[in-house]
Amino acid sequence: MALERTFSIIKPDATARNLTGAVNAVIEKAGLRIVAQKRIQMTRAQAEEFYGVHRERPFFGELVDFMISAPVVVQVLEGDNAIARYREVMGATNPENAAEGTIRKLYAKSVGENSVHGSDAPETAKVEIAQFFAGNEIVG
Ligand code: RTP
Ligand code: MG
Repeated sequence: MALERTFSIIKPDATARNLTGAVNAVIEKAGLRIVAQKRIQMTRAQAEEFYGVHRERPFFGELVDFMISAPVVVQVLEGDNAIARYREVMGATNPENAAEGTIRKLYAKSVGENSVHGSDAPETAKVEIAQFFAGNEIVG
């Protein structure tokens, strides 16, 4: 299997409840390595760019307001099949549908405030990592 990188965000509902370490414990237990990480306050422009694919969706405004409501932790995760693996570890978008032991089952509050983001494909992973990290900030 190829070593792959994915982009992760620990969202405001999780940082606000002091769950950064708890989320990271699940990530590391799953065999993914945190190769870059920083805590930032996203600007509205950054959040709108990041979730630009959802611009026409009814929840877009709410989503952007949520993402800038408190600091987030942005991360690059590395591992075999990291993109699909992290999606598995995160669980379904709606925590009501998330499998036992997943981050969203354990910690998410609702479909909107769902604790984590993970890239959904290699191309989006590349774009999302580049939005938040310079190459020399990622140490594999
Ligand atoms: P993400 O992009 O954050 O990793 O989440 P995802 O792939 O599982 O879900 P996606 O469809 O890409 O939706 C992005 C984020 O928008 C919020 N959302 N709210 N109120 C709603 O019905 C609704 N639907 C989606 C969630 O925060 C979701 O993670
Ligand atoms: Mg998504």
